[in-house]
Amino acid sequence: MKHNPDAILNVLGKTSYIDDLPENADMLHAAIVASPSAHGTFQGLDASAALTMDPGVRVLTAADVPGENQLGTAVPDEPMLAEGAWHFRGQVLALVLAPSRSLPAVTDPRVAFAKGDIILSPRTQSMGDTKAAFASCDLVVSGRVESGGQEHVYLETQGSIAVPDDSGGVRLMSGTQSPSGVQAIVARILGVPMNLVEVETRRMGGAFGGKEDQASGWAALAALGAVKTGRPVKLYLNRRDDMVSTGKRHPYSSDFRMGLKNDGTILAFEADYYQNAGAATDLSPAILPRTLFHATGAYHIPNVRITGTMCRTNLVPFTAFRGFGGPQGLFVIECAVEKAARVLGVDPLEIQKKNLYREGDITHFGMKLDDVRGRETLELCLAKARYPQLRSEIAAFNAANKAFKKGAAVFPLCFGISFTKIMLNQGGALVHVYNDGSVSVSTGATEMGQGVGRKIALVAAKALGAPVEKVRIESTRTTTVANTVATAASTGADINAMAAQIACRELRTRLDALAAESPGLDFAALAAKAYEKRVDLSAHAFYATPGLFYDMKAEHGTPFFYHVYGAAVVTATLDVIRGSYRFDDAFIVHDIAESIDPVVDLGQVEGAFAQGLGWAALEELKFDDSGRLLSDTLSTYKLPDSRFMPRMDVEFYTRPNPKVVANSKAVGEPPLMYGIAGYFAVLDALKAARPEANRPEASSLDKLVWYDLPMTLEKALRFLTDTV
Ligand code: LUZ
Ligand code: MOS
Repeated sequence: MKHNPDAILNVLGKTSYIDDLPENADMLHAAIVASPSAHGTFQGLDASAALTMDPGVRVLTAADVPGENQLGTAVPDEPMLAEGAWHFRGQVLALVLAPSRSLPAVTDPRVAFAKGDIILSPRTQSMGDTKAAFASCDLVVSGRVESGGQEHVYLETQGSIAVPDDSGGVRLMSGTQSPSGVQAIVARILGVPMNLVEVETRRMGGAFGGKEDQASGWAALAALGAVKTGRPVKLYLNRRDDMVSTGKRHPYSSDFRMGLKNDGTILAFEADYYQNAGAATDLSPAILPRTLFHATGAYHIPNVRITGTMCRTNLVPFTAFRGFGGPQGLFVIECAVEKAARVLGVDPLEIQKKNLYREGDITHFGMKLDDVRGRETLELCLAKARYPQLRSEIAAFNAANKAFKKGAAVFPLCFGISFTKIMLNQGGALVHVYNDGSVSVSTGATEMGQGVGRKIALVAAKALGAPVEKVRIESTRTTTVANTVATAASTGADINAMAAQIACRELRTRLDALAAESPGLDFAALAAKAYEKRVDLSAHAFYATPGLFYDMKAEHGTPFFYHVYGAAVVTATLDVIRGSYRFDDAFIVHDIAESIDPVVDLGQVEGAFAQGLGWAALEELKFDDSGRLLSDTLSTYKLPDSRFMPRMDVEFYTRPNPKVVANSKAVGEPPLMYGIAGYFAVLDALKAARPEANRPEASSLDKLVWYDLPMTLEKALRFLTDTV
């Protein structure tokens, strides 16, 4: 049978359409000016600004049409270029002609770096002597790693309501993780002292770091509108504006070199991290060190030299996002482990196990680790996944199937808890017991759906000896608890529940004195008695995380109060013909210590894992060369859903953590990192589909894209089909 030659070109993607044809040297590029609304009128079009930008620019309007400005065939009611009025959104008003299609923009951090366009100075952390160590290694592997950005897609977009008051100041409701941060920025913008700006946050529909710093601008714009008009102003971004105009997780481009002994012991690790900071500094200087602190992942490596650089590009300023630079650093080290394992011909798990942090190990930034829980959680997780059996089942499946391949990967977690900026590790609480025995608790914590309020209520009730139903968690307000920090860095409950506990214990001490005088009273009766006896039923307390210090010059210190450990095993099945895959199972053992509320904590672990898996495999933030966000809607930016997610089997590791309120541990961010196992599970299946890829020394398959997160279906297909 003869094939239609056009069809063959179409199927191979080799057809030339208009946009594929070569462009003449003097070709002009045309763009339309479209009407911005459904109807409107205009006097004329002023193109002088465009014309002064470039002498090569021309703007043509209806007046330039030499013949009849009319497209209508049956009825002449459709001008080609609008004349004085438009009648639908998108109607063409003018034609712009220019020598190039778009303003060139820098979107690649390495390009910015090459131009010397960096923010502040690069930071280098080192320990030992990598040069000498590399010389004594049996094996040195190197590679390049890309990780993409991530859109927060908080359920509620950025928004604020500002109400002017007669003092010349404003009261704001703001969807912010940091009411005090918003207060400071609004005061600066309005040129008033902070005591004229009151900010309240009742709750947010999600934040994920996107409202740590970047809620301030929207609040300040609303405040500006309010003071200028004397009227309340509401500003809410629609989803597309929010996606285009707000910061996201930083994309990174990195290079690594890892040296090992033949038995899998890692002797040396070097890396350069090029952080795509976007056009402004924002939180990048706090995010970059978290990448560096997590550069060696869960592993002890005696010789380390790593450098991170914030590169300034023409993209939206990237910002805090759950994990805060940690995931980007952890992905790089796991890529190095995968490559080393491939070359050594072993399961990456062997290298992971061999180098896992032990009690008393010193990190490359000089922090001594105690209460290390890496081995216990990893072993429990491997047992849960029946790992050796799982491996043989996968091998048997892969031997028996050509069109489908299975893969698995393990990720051991070690994540530092505390703000990398030490100053931020503080919080306060104000507790009132009303004389009917009901309780009001205010802290610096903001509720974004993560359940911090529930945890604080449980801790407060226990410390007061009051029923939890009597405890109300107030909205977060700058006038009740001042000078707070963002609810962030997973520390919301650690810091604020601790402050609440201190205040509640103080109150309980006062009540206990009364209880001794009049035994047998319940909490409400005690409160009434205290009021009658003129005992203060309010208490304020403050908590600052102890023991943190860091010498920025020496890059040395104890930046974290403690670490959270855990492990994940993720499995995937790949359709070798289509390049599509699905995740099958996720086994997670997570170091929760004593859980304040297991339901809240389970939600955090599962939700964070879903978000991490989305980052690692699915969510692709795409900008074009002119810096335009192409993935600016939820139809072009794909989020994890219930069908994308594997079966999740989550177990808590519950050894108490005496350092923290209620023997608990922070939970917000650490489980996100388990998503990294998803990337490598798919890669494992891809390797099974191209077995020659497992012998890098023998093949040019090294040229395939191995480490380019997220592992979208498109990339998986390319891995399977790219010729090298
Ligand atoms: N925010 C911040 C964070 O300012 N410092 C941090 O270290 C941090 N870590 C995680 C998330 N947000
Ligand atoms: Mo931060 S990424 O808001 O915990």
